[in-house]
Amino acid sequence: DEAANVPAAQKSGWTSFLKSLASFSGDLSGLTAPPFILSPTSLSEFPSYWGEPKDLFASIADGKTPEDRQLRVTKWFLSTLSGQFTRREKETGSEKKPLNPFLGEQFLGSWDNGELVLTVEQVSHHPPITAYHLENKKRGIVFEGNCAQKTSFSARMISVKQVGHGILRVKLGDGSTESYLVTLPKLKIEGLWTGKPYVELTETSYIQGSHGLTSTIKYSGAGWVTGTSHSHTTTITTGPGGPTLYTITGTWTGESRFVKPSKEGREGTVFLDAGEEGMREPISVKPVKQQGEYESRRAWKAVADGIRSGDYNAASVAKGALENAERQRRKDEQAAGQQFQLRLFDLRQNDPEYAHLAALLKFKPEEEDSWILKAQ
Ligand code: CLR
Repeated sequence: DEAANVPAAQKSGWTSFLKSLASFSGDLSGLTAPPFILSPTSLSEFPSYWGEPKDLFASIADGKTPEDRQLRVTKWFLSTLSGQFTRREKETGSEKKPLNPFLGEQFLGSWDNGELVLTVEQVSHHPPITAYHLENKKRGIVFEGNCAQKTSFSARMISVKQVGHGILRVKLGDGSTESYLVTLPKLKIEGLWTGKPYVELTETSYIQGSHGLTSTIKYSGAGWVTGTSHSHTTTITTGPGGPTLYTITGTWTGESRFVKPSKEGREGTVFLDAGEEGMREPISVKPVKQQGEYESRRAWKAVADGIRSGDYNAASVAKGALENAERQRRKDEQAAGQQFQLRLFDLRQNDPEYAHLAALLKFKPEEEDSWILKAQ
């Protein structure tokens, strides 16, 4: 039985969903999927994965040298990946189709009683673009960026290119600021035919420091190079293509170690155990009743309740109502000759800092990858 994990009553729905994928590319959010694969969580919540390894994030400020901080930023980045890409599968048995955020949707939350604060706003609906700002004021660290996805379908899997990037800034003791450009990996969604989709990462992503050091993270999965799923080999070099200071290899869900070539004394030692108990803490969010009207969990509550309780009819009625109200808002704005105003972020193109870091990385920014900053 091919679609072994699909409930009997939804098998034909799953087959037609897969067929619709084959003739589709771009933005998956509009496709109707069978209920068993729907998630009650909006994509606007996903930037919280960046803050989950909160202690590693805070400890970036403890780095004594550019090299030490490059290692710390790399460690924090790698430690976010298992939350980002395996959490839904771990918790529900498969990857799911998240709710498509509406324009202006917000996701707000924090860790450690407000020491680390996350602000998210959906800054575009078509195509969907999410902007986020994660800040630890006490330690002087900010990570902000935007993300969107371009999807295509081939060879029985969905390929997702992440469009967007993040910039991390850390205030140093002397009052200066160091910055890091974080680019995002590509992903494949496999396991579609059996009805149990899961994510694997592919190709390469980078972390470019303003001091010149570069981390190059190469991803591989089962049946490729090491044959182990969720693998990576990361090198830290003095600039792109420069001499290697450190090489780290392992899995981004478990252990990674320093290997050759690395600086003396490091080879064989553990760099990170991403599977360590308690290293990622979920974000704290206000109870729905105390949330503002644009906040994700409040706005989607009826839809999420329907999905969770298996009342898909109620979920689809509530989703239809939300989408119609949004359409009406856009029409009203148009009729009044107005444009939707973002509430938390400012859209700025051609950010000079991004251009500078991208140039260090010898990386040509794409046009659609505009930079969005938090409004001050
Ligand atoms: C969003 C940005 C996060 C990392 C991340 C993790 C999982 C990705 C998600 C991003 C985008 C949406 C995504 C999801 C996995 C599955 C889902 C690609 C990149 C698609 C839209 C769902 C396809 C439907 C199948 C599961 C049937 O930092």
